[in-house]
Amino acid sequence: MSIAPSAPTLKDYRGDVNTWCPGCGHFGVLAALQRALVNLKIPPHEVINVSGIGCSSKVPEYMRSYGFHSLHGRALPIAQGAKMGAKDLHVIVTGGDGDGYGIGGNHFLHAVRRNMDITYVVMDNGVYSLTKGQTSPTSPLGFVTRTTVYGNKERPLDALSVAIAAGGTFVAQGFSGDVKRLTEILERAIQHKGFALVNVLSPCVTYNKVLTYDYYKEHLVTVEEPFPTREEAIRFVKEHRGLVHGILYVDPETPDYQTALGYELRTREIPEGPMDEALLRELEEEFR
Ligand SMILES: Cc1ncc(C[n+]2csc(CCOP(=O)(O)OP(=O)(O)O)c2C)c(N)n1
Repeated sequence: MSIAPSAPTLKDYRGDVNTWCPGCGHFGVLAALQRALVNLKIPPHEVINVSGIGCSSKVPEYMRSYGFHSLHGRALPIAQGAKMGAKDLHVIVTGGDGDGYGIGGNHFLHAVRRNMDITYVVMDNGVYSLTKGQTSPTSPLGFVTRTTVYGNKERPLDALSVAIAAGGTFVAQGFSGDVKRLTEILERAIQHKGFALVNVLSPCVTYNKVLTYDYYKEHLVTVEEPFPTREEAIRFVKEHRGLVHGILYVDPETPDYQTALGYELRTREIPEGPMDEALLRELEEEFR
């Protein structure tokens, strides 16, 4: 008799004790991600969550699935390696704006254009929070921190437009203050066969008193349907200074990297004990 596995529940995805500050926007992102996976009936053993370093990058501890808490800015290369080795796992990357667009910015660009089947959730609070509030690539102009005492003179990175222009096949922005809508966006992102960027506006209640829940509630403009062209999507983002909410652009045609390669994961049982010379030659030939 075989027993059908039961559908996963939120309890199955519950991880370790959380140490984020009370009110942190990242709670909404974690909740939405767990709900999206449950709604899609994906069990934890079919998921690997890779992160960098930062408050946001603690998701592998707080969500029960396979996980890899990597180095600052290095989550994407590790996630791409994981996808090459475990083609059937859902690979979900979580991290911050500093992690992904600062130190990891170059990996971000190439991951976008490589289009591996990965969901990248950037928990964008416009500040480096784990290291106590320095200016990040998405901090607003004039933002005052200990590293920018006269106000930030660098214009914030428009990651959405960059991703769309670099060939992104799924580009969206969510808000951690609207978990329902964010859950829907994440479900679509996880189902997308290719690299999906979901930038989530996720207020830091401790170090960012500018990009607050109230600020976003007042300014965010909702996108009901993705735009048909990259140009229109970018124009909309620019027009609203990035204060947009929804799925901006989807390209369902471009194949993901492994499909484009014709990549099939090949595995082989290796007998226990010392490796014999003939088997080594055979494996070399087979996996050349
Ligand atoms: C190579 C390296 N440089 C710098 C650091 C210090 N560091 C740790 S977390 C972090 C910033 C995290 O900010 P972000 O990615 O925006 O995430 P948040 O904490 O805001 O969620 C920095 C600079 C590090 N750990 N490794």
